[in-house]
Amino acid sequence: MSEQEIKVPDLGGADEVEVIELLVSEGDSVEAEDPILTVETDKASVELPSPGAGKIIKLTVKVGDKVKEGDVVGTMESSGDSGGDAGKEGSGTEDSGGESEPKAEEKPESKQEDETESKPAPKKKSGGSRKETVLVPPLDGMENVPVIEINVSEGDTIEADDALVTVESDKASMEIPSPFGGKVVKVLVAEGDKLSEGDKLLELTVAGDDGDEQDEQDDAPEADSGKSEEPEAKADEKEQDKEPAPQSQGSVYEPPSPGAKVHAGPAVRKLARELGADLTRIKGAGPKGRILKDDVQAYVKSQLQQAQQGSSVATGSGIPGVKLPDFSQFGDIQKEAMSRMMAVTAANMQRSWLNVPHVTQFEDADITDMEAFRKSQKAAGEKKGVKMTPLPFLLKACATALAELPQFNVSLDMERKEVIRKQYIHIGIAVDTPNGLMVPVIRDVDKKGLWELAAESAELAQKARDKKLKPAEMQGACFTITSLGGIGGTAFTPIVNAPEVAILGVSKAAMKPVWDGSEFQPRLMLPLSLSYDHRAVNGADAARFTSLLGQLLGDIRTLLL
Ligand code: CAO
Repeated sequence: MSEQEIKVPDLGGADEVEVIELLVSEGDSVEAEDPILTVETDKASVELPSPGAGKIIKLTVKVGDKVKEGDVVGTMESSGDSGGDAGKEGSGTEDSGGESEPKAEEKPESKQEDETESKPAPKKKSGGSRKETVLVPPLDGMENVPVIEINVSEGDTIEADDALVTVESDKASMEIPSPFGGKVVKVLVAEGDKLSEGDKLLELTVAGDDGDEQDEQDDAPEADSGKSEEPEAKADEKEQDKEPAPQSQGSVYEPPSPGAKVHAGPAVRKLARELGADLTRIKGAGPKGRILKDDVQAYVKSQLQQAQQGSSVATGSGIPGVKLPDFSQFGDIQKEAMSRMMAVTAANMQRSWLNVPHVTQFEDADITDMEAFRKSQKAAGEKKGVKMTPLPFLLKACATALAELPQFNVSLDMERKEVIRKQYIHIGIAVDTPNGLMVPVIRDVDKKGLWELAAESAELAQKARDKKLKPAEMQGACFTITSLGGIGGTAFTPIVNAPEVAILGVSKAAMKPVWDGSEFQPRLMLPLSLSYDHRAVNGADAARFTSLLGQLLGDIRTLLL
């Protein structure tokens, strides 16, 4: 074990550079070549690597300090395992391991100006403007350096020295500036491309000395033949479109702006890549908005917290998915994409099922008299052109029950710990369509008569089957009725259509022997299955609700009261 100073290595000609980030703290253990701190000139950032493996004893610089080659930035206790040439001696980063990267970083930038004047040869002059192909400047011996960001898009008007692309080697990232101001005609590289000196970067229309702005504008479109080479900034835009902006991110989140520049050092970029964090979404707290490691960590933390909240409140994610075997090993199979409706319904069902503690209460309603009355209305219905099914009676009975037991006409806001009580009674009806389940909503059911409800439910069901429902016709329900009575079954347990807190399942009415106190009577019994959110509704109230429905449907005169 020996103490050694950590020194600023050769900076490739740069005099003084600013410390913009400390990447280690006193007491940290580091490996040889681990980045210690980041310095930045006006166009490039460089990470100064550790001269060897060991423990950081002291850091003698802070963010904002200016340092130059040979300055001591700290001391470390060497573990004796230098991990390479870089830290063999106590000579800091002057050795080869740490030296080449900063040099490589700084030199291109300082040479850039020399090169860019000579490299791009004027190709064409027209009306005072000319086209230039911008080439990659010398990269101080480095070759095949990956492009990690494209900073401009076709059609952008840029100034001389504006950053065109950012390239990144193992330890340093740098922006390649434009030698000219002008209009970007065509971007010739893509993110991930590996660049070496002399490679073509992009084509620019540059106003000549006597050129005017109009010439530039006129000139640009004719050269635009590179549509297939999509500018990176546009690709980013698409990526962002795919991802809906999270609702609350805290101070670390900023909505990405297409083509936004990211200021971050290689270590931060590496960390972001490892954690899967999108740097364009992170607000940097460093100088000039530079993104620091802390920013990435805070962002990831906020995302995780949000995902956890989201999963418990909204999606149920976090539960391991069902693994699928290769079904073709058992026989022939066909695969087809889910329709959008099926995917949406599946997600809604899963969200409700996983978020709502369901209980289902069963009841048989005696609808013998109701059915006799309904059938007596057949002729009247034919005259009106409306078919009276059991559904309007169910709608009316549910509206009455919701008014009498308003704890069913609520939604829960678990984040705010609030119960939202609705002063209106809109009821959704589940409709089976060839495309899947749809739930149109009948508004103000309590204020409508049976014929009106019969006509409206038939019309909405037809619209659902014809895919003609408007979004507004599927919104605002307080409660849902799902009737399988026309099909069959004795009972089922419907899934609450959250954020509603209850749903009534209706099965097929059947004649059953009912004991009247002295003998069995044949009665038409309608099976009801009320699923409810047990957070909002207690079991006794659920039993009251279904009993009330039984009474109302058993004697429909009470619906008038
Ligand atoms: N018991 C016995 N017969 C019933 C009944 C019941 N509970 N409910 C309806 N019927 C009868 C009707 O009276 C009608 O018979 P008639 O022609 O002899 O009069 C027949 O069944 C067909 O009725 P319907 O289905 O056309 O009309 P409806 O008003 O009862 O229902 C609608 C309308 C839209 C609810 C229904 O067509 C539908 O789509 N149901 C399926 C809903 C669904 O898929 N739910 C599941 C959701 S969870 O996956």
